[in-house]
Parts: sequence; C-alpha cells; structure tokens
Amino acid sequence: MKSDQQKISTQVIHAGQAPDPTTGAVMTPIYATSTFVQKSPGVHQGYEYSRSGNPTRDALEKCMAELEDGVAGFAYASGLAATSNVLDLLGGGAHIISGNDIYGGTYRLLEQVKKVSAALEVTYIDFQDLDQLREAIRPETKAIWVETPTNPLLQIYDLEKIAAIARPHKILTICDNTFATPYLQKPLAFGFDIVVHSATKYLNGHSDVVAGIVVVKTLEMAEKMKFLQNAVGSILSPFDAFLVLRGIKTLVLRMRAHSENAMKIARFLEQHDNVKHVLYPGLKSHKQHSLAKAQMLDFGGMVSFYLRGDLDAAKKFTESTRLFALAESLGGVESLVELPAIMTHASIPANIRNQYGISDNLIRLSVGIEDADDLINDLDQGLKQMNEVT
Ligand code: P1T
Repeated sequence: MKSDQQKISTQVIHAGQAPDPTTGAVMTPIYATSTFVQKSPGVHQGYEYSRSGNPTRDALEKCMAELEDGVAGFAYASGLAATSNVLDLLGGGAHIISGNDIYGGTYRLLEQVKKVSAALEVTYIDFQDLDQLREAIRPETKAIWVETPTNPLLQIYDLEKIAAIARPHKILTICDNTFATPYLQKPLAFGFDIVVHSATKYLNGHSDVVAGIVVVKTLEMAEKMKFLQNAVGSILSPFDAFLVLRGIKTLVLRMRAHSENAMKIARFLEQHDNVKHVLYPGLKSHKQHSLAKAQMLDFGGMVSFYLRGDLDAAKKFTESTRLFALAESLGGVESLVELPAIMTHASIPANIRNQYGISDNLIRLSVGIEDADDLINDLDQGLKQMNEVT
C-alpha cells in the first residue's frame, strides 16, 4: 500500500490530463459547451451532449479513477449528489448498514429522502466493533456505507476487515473517503468496491467549489454508474471540474501541510486546561491510533475536541477565534471552526447525536495550512475568552 503512495505526487499533476489535441494547451481547457456537432446522425468525435460526457469533466473523472486505483470516475454537482447516485445502484427496498458517525447531510439523505423515495432500510452501527457488523447482515443487505476518519468524531474503521466480512455475502462496500483523500488512504486497495468524495473539501482544497466524485472498482459497476449519472443528470459543470482538477495538483503538498499542522494543534489542545478530550487519530491517546497508523499514510487535517464547558462556552469559543473562521465545510487551505451539534450535524435528532457523542461541547476544526504557531495562538486566545462565560 504505502509504496504506491510515492507516485501519487506525479499522478495528481498528470493523471487524466494530456495537452489539448486541437491547440496544445498544457492545461485542460474549460469546454463550455452543452452540445457537440455531429457529421451525420450518431457520428461524432466521442461527445454528443455535456450531461453524457464533457472533455473537462472527463479529465477530472479519469484523474480521480487513477488516484483511487479504480477503473472509472464520475463527477457530480455535490458530494451528496454523488452519494445519492451511488444509492440509486441499490434499487428499491434495499437494506444497508451504515456507520453511526457520518456527515449530517448523508444521514438526512438516508433518513428523509431514500427511506421515502426508495424504501431504503438502514441499520446504523459502530464499525469499531465488527461483531455489530456480523450481526447486522441480513439476506437482503445490499451495501455497507462507511466514512473513515468519521465526521465529526474522527473514528477509524478497519477497511480491510470490513471488506473481508462483506465479500462472502456479496455486499457492496462503499467508503466516503472525503476526510482522508487518496493521498492518505485508498479504500479500493483494501478491498472496497466504491469510493465517494465530497470534492468540495480536500480534493478541491480552496473552498470555492461544491462537487462530488464516485470511483468504482469494476467495469460492470462503471457501466451502471455511467448510465445512472446520465439518467439522473446531477453532473459537475466544466468550470467546476476545471477548478477541482487544478486543486488536485497540490493535493499532496496540502495534505502534508494539513497533517503537520493538525498534529501540532492536537498536541497543544491535549495539554490545555479548558479542553476535556481531543479526538485526533495521530495522538497516542486516540482509540484506534495503531489502526490509523497502519491504514493511513498520515492522519489528516481534521481535529475534534470536547471543551470543558457547556453550549454557551462552546459558542463563545467559536465566536472568539480570529484566524479560524466560524463556518461549515472543511478541507480548504484556510482554517475553520464549527459546532457540529448546531451546524453540520443539526439534522441528526439531539437524542441520537448525544448518544453517539456529538454533544454541545464538541468542537470540530478543519486545520488549514497557515503558520502553525499563529493557529495555536489563535486557539489559545479563544480558549482564554471562553473562561469568561464558565
Ligand atoms: O457538501 P457536499 O459536497 O454535498 O458533500 C457532502 C459530504 C459528504 N461526505 C462528507 C464526509 C462530508 O463531510 C460532506 C459535507 N460536509 C460538510 C459540509 C461538513 O462541514 O462536514
């Protein structure tokens, strides 16, 4: 696994991209066209209508397929559009097993859309305990859905073991690899079937696009996804595909910088009096630190922690930081802070949130690539201001 990572620095710059055949342009042009001329009905140069295929989107899709070691990629208008289209693969009345710590919008899509529109049944489990997985499998189970690291609790699940349990039952294994990116981990190499991304995050990396990606492992799945992408039509625009492609070129450099800063910040927070507990897979105190070390190249840029305080203290802290902008989303070069219970995970009912540990004093940081000392000073002054309400 880890030896493959060496060529990713080259892949992020070249995969799926060749100089433009008509002009020699080194950068993939933005093919801003909805349709393509045909010589005779049905005779064209590989493109007929941009929902079905567009050269700029194609370049991004090929790039992501290579980065994730898959056979084909598909680019969508958002991460949730990508998730929704993957769930369309399962047909009606399917049973799926999902991690109980997932992005709130994914939970909402499962609970409030797919349960109604596709009679989907979902069992939520803690994938840290694989007996829960074995017990949850039913004859009608069609798919397993995991995020690792999870949003927002940064739990790590063993992708290889999950895939091995699913395989004899012919259950499709799907990993939302948004937090890790293919630089840190490649789920298909661990035996998973499908990778999903919110490309809005680290892949694009500059907080100026909303986008989603799906990568599949087999040609059979690729054919089905190609049909579904065109049939449902929630595709990424050529301009946004261009921006994501450009962002990916610096993915390796950015992920290294995010991971380095996040480790320093996690260590700083761990010794702070106003912090109860830090969740970062790179810390020895993290429950799955050794699994994270084995499965990931580094530990990424997301850090969550429990403040010693209540909701008011948490609000005060998030309002007090100056470099860490109070905002949803993650994975951009700039640092962000948020309160999952009120922001990204508000669509999960409070009793369920609290049961899983998404409490009012849980803070999530998306650590950017600014100077680490500046970021630490900012958190320090925010934590001091928080004392005023406790
Ligand atoms: O926002 P969108 O591009 O549609 O992606 C949805 C999504 C899917 N998967 C994961 C792991 C995510 O974190 C997200 C979006 N998350 C946020 C906006 C957030 O702040 O957590």
